[in-house]
Amino acid sequence: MNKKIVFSGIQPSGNLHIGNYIGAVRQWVKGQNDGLNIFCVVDMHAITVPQDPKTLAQKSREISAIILAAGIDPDKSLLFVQSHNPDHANLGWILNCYLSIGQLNRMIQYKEKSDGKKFVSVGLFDYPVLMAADILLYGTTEVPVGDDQKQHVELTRDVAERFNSKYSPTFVLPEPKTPKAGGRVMSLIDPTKKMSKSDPNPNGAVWLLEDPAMARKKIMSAVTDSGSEVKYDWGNKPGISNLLEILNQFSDVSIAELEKKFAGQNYGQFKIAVADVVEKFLVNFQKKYAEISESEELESILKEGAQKAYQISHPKLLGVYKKVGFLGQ
Ligand code: ATP
Ligand code: LTN
Repeated sequence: MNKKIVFSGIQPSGNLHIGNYIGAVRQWVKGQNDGLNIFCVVDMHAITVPQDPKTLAQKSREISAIILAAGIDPDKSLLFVQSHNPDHANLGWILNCYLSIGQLNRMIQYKEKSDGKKFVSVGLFDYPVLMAADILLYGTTEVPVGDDQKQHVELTRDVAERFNSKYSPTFVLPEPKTPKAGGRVMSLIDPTKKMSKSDPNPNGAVWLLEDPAMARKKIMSAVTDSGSEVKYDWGNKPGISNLLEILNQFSDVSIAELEKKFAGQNYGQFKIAVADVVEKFLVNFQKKYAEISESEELESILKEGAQKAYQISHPKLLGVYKKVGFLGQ
């Protein structure tokens, strides 16, 4: 069996919410005790849509500190910023030459993100190719991502297969890994839509760095459903089901037990319990975040992460250079 190599990326744009924590970052933390685990703050992906330069740099730092506060341990995992390792762009360019415009035209995320926009960058179109380079540089076997990113991992496999069969085995074919539980935390104001960074209404999400008292208010005013029973039933009670999942994720008490515990209690009492665990989580999380964010160690963790990443990616890139016929130096 091949060694497990995990790679995932997160864009330094917008604010992270508890959905990103439950569905992505916490899953990374849980998996970091075996194999090689690599996490990348993908600032080069972020500039595929307009960004304010100062904010982008701040966000890369902020998201890195969030990932560390969530429990990614730099002694076990690699954490680095994408633009600190030039191999990503270099392999991305080469992979461009082994994928067709037709294949990229079929990418759903591109269609959604470009729809109705006056200016659509070539970078946005090419986004999945850079993502393929991220993954293939490290011999990645598993890519933890949300459902929406599965198509990009498929494309990564396609280009890897094409390259391998044209030359010789070069790239490992990665598998997407979507979380079983907590894969979709829904909006607090519309539980039929997922909690999202880009939702224009900030009341739908609990932000990881927001005032815990404000988060409490949001939970208390979350949309619930008709009836009064606390039951896990996505068809008829999406609001309550979403809150049950959030409570389950932050308390580690199973949903069946929670249903029993709240039998006969009203929505208000149930929401207080959800607000309590979320508030407590945020207070603890933000304490850790502040310590990391204020320390100078963050810069050295990112620097070391990028150096270690380069040590893995560069021999792979040089192998690719040779296969395509670039003159060696
Ligand atoms: P946007 O809605 O603006 O596209 P987002 O909130 O979905 O942003 P991403 O940057 O696309 O955030 O996702 C980062 C990671 O968080 C991905 O692995 C994604 O699957 C996960 N994630 C995002 N939203 C949720 C959610 N509501 N529930 C669980 N996981 C989520
Ligand atoms: N497209 C991903 C972010 C991303 C990524 C990656 C995820 C960029 N490169 C490599 C996994 C592996 C997103 O928007 N969530």
